[in-house]
Amino acid sequence: MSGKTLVGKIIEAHLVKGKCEVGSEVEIRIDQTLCQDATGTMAFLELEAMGVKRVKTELSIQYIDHNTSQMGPENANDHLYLQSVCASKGVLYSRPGNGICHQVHVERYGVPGKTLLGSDSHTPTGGGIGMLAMGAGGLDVALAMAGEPFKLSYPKVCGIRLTGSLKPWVSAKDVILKVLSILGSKGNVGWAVEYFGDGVKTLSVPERATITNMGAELGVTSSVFPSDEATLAFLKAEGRADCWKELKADDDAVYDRVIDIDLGELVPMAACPSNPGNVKTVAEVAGLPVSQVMIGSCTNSSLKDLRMVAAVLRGRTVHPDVELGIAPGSRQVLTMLSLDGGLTNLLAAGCRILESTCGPCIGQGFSPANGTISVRTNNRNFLNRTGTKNDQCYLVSPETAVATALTGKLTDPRTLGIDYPEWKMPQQFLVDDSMVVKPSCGDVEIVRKETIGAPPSVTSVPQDIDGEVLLKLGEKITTDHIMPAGAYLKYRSNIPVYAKYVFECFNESGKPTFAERAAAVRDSGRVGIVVAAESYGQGSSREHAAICPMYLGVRCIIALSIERIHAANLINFGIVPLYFDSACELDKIEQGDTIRIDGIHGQMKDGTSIKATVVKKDGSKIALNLHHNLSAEDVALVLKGGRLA
Ligand code: MIC
Ligand code: SF4
Repeated sequence: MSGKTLVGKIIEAHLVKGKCEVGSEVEIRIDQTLCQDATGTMAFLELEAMGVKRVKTELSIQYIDHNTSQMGPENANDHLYLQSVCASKGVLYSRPGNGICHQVHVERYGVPGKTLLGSDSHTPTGGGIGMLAMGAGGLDVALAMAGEPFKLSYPKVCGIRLTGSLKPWVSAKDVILKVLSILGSKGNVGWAVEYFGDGVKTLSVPERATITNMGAELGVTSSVFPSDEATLAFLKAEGRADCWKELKADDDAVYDRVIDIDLGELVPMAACPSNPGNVKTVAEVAGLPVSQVMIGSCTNSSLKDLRMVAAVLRGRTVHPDVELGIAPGSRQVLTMLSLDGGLTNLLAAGCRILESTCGPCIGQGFSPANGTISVRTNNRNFLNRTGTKNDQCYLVSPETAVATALTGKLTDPRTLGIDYPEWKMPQQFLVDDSMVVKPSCGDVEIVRKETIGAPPSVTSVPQDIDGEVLLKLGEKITTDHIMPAGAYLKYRSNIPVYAKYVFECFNESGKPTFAERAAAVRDSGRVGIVVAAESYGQGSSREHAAICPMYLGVRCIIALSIERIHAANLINFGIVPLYFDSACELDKIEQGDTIRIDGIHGQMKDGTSIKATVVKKDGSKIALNLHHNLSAEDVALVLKGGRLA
């Protein structure tokens, strides 16, 4: 008999349906859910549409952390809607200013061994405290709140054996950047990652959470650490020791792949523009002039990170050519930093203290100047995500970030010649949950101002597809390409307005936009099709990257591969995800061609292979070989127009 992985154990303990065999579809019970405001409005509109009176989970919480710029009434209207709908449905509401969802959730609500589903792709941060935490579209999270199990493909598990301990100035971010350099940011769909080995005990929960957080950039279903003495120490300091239990894989657990990492051999790393998988050592890129440094985001904004930064900046001044912005991950972190004097060091050094929100990470302010380099501790550096066109964003550890802020050049922190500040887990974190509003017991009126729309209506997929190829794309198309966030975040609860910006980054000036072209095809009674190479839909969980194209009449995405959360969102909103049998099939297509799939309903029900025809602009026809990978249930679902139907 071979032993079990921790991922396997947690899935088994929550199994509702299916077999624990790699690749087979399983349904699991979800204990906790989290939403953030940018995806939460749609999730709650969907929950309302389902007629759910009270949520059925052990704990559901809504955080306001993404969209707090409040330029115009839209954000504030969203907050009013969310606070009232949470009160009415039995959901905790974390007010703006309380912190970034993933940071606060680990601090205050994460429980080892529980399942967590969140409408945000970095929900796996919870794996740092031993949860099986997964990102999903808002509709899947709404279903989980309604008490429905969550469906996933039983993952292959990659065991990462950690040995040794990190050297000074090398930190958790360098661990996950190393993992990204090995596994890459595409081709990992269907995998989960599990950390084990002697090195694990040298990492505290905040460090583990940095590592599991950026597992999202690998594209894996989740990343998990065991729950051990270090987990207990963290929970004790949060006053929550009672929810601790020991959790680990069996000693003879069998992994589908094992990667060995000696922590003592790691060096500072950087993800270079414009993908988190584009990793080099900091030494390789050192010396590049930098105009801006940003320390924060759900990846690196814990007390551990910021105490280190404050200690390094003590008595020093930020380089005159650099603007340094710091966004503490939570109100707990910010308050403790102010009590221990760290905040004073930061202010004296010339930092700009930003709100405890996502902010610059999602292009909400602090965009860099054109043609200059921004160095950030965030997890994503997709092109234009900072809010500046053709930006150059490097992702690094807080150690590298602070060293860079001091020198004005990308700097390996080991070359600073400063002693590495020592970190000790506090005996007691400052616990104050007063910014989390508890739900009401009685009737609550849901506040719905005029900028709050309704989920769009859906129709079934036509029996015969006669579609125009609206766009032909390359590999690694992210949901930021599909549905930009930043300045447009405020339109998240208004689909007709937000849909105007679909694929905005590919629009050419003076020519009709993607939205205009798609709507014209839709209004002529045909469907829109988008084709792409590998790893379509990387990045965020935003279901708007499916809802808005669907609203514009896109009914098929054909790619070489599609990322997990995005594929699920497409199905949920009636867009058929199809795959080319090989790269040669993609080569047959150009933008403006027609793709015909006769009898798509029958073809999808009868098997996985799909025969289609490309009709070129001159009328010539080429056979096109496609396939799908959906279960019979999902075939029925997508063809009838998705889950809302
Ligand atoms: C992101 O980091 O891209 C976001 C913004 O947090 C998204 C969610 C969203 O688009 O609202 C994510 O990671 O899922
Ligand atoms: Fe917020 Fe950035 Fe984390 Fe997304 S990645 S949750 S935008 S901090």
